[in-house]
Amino acid sequence: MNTSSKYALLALATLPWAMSMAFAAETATPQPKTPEGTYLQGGGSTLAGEEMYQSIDPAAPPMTKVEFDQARQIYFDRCAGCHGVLRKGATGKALLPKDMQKLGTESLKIFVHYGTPGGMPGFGTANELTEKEVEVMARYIQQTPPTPPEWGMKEMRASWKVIVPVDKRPKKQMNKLDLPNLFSVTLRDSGEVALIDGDSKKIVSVLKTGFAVHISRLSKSGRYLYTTGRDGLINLIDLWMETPQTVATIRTGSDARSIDTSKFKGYEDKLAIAGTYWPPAYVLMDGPTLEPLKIMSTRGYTYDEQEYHPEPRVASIVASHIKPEFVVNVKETGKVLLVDYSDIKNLKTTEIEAERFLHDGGWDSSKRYFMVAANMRDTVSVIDTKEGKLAANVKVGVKPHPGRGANWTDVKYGPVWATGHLGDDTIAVIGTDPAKHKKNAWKVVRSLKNHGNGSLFIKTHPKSSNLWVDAALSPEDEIQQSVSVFDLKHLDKPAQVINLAKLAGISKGRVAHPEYNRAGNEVWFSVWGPKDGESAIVVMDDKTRKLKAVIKDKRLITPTGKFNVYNTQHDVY
Ligand code: DHE
Repeated sequence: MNTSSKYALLALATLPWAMSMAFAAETATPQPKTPEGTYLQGGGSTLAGEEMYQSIDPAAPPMTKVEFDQARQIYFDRCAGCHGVLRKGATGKALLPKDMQKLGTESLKIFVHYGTPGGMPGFGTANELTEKEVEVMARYIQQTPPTPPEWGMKEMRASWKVIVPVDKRPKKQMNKLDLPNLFSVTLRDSGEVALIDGDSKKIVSVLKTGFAVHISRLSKSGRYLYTTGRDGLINLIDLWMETPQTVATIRTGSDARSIDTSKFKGYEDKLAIAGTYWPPAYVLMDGPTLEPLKIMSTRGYTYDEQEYHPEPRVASIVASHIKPEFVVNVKETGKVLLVDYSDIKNLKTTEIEAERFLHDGGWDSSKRYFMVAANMRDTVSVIDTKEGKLAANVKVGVKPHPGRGANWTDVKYGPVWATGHLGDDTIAVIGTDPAKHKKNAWKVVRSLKNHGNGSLFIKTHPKSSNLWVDAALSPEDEIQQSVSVFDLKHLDKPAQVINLAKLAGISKGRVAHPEYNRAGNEVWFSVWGPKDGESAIVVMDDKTRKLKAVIKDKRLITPTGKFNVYNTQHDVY
């Protein structure tokens, strides 16, 4: 599926519904594709496959069951990420049946076909929907939205499987792997992770995970690896077994992106937490078995307008190292929840007003402040987890997307954290030390120039003096296949730009997600090719910036994120 189609119904919601057909026709010009917009506002989910409740609205135009099912599939593949499952507005505004019916099928067809000035690409003009499909969608959005099922404790427990009970697991590491330098690599389109030995660069094993598996996270000890699929399937992998294998699974919902584990002293390897997009919630689980313990809904009111939102999705989650707390970022309400897991029965949560719509982020170098992108407001919210409050909202470039960001001590400004952007070619460098560098704290002290727009991830390492930045979502081949490398000691100099896909001998593929090895002297990138084409991992020598190795293997299908065990365990970035 072409990513540019995913949010295409967004701008429908930005147009006044009472507008005349004449204005509609005037604005219905083909719009340029905006990869950063399409990426952020949603993606395919597995919800289309769910049984859903459907009411009948006599005011809506008739549809056959076949047409309805086809439109529902298209909606969940391409539109739900933006407009929400219930169409009450998520990143995009609401598509309410009454408003849609006022516009009528003919006007709606024009918007769906041509797109709108609000940023919605034309589905018809981009050849992503046929004329017939456009017409079916125009009728579909006038119907009452079907409701996917909720997913509560009964469903979670029914899905929960302990494959190897705790007492049957090894008491010590049974393999000879250098676990701190093992990498878990997301194989997105095959729904697997590849475990790659960082020293030999050999694939140790490939394990089946959830649909379009998204991220891997480590338990505090580094023994347990957790993955989440977009279908909400969590895999718990025991790295101590002779060959690491899945020892427990659970489905926490039907659409999900985040997972983490308790890291505070005394709670090491004890708890796990997973966030879901649908139903909008998070669940606390027993760490070594995934037994679900408590589910908390995130439905509620937006922090600013205090409008009720029926599906505020859980975006990034991170475990505090200084308190028994999880930092849970709720996308659509713009609230950050500090969930104190020391007493689950009497759960205490600090709710912080941050900004909309929260997405990804990482710790500053002290691990006191969590820096999270509020992408639609071009802001990085700084959460002071020691005081339990917002330290600042920092205006940055267009649609910040840090991954976990990058920390270093700047020669001029002291400790800083940086993010790239989807919507422009800048890198915002923010001062993070209010104690010793007060005047720089929570300000953009530098703005570096990346080699293009569409940056997804940025990385450095405490032992490195380089900063590596991708531009994986740039629409231009040369740019999406290249990375920028900055010398942190000479940030006044432009970056060196290296085409890594070329180094790997691959012509079709985006270069994404830098990740360091344990020692901090190698940086790994994915060359993310098509599902049925060639992909690779490129390993660069950090010091010389020269190619060190290319890992190619038939099993490496669409590699994207890479998670070095030690660095993920300790939040080194
Ligand atoms: Fe991600 C992190 C959501 C698409 C690769 N992504 C995250 C996080 C969230 C998120 C909320 C933070 C998790 C955390 O830290 O707990 N991602 C989403 C989406 O909603 C979105 C935009 C659309 C979708 O339908 O999923 C999306 N993400 C993608 C991709 O297409 C990427 C590039 C490739 C892939 O594998 O799917 C992708 N996202 C990643 C990666 C991370 C991530 C590699 C972790 C970064 C890290 O270094 O920790």
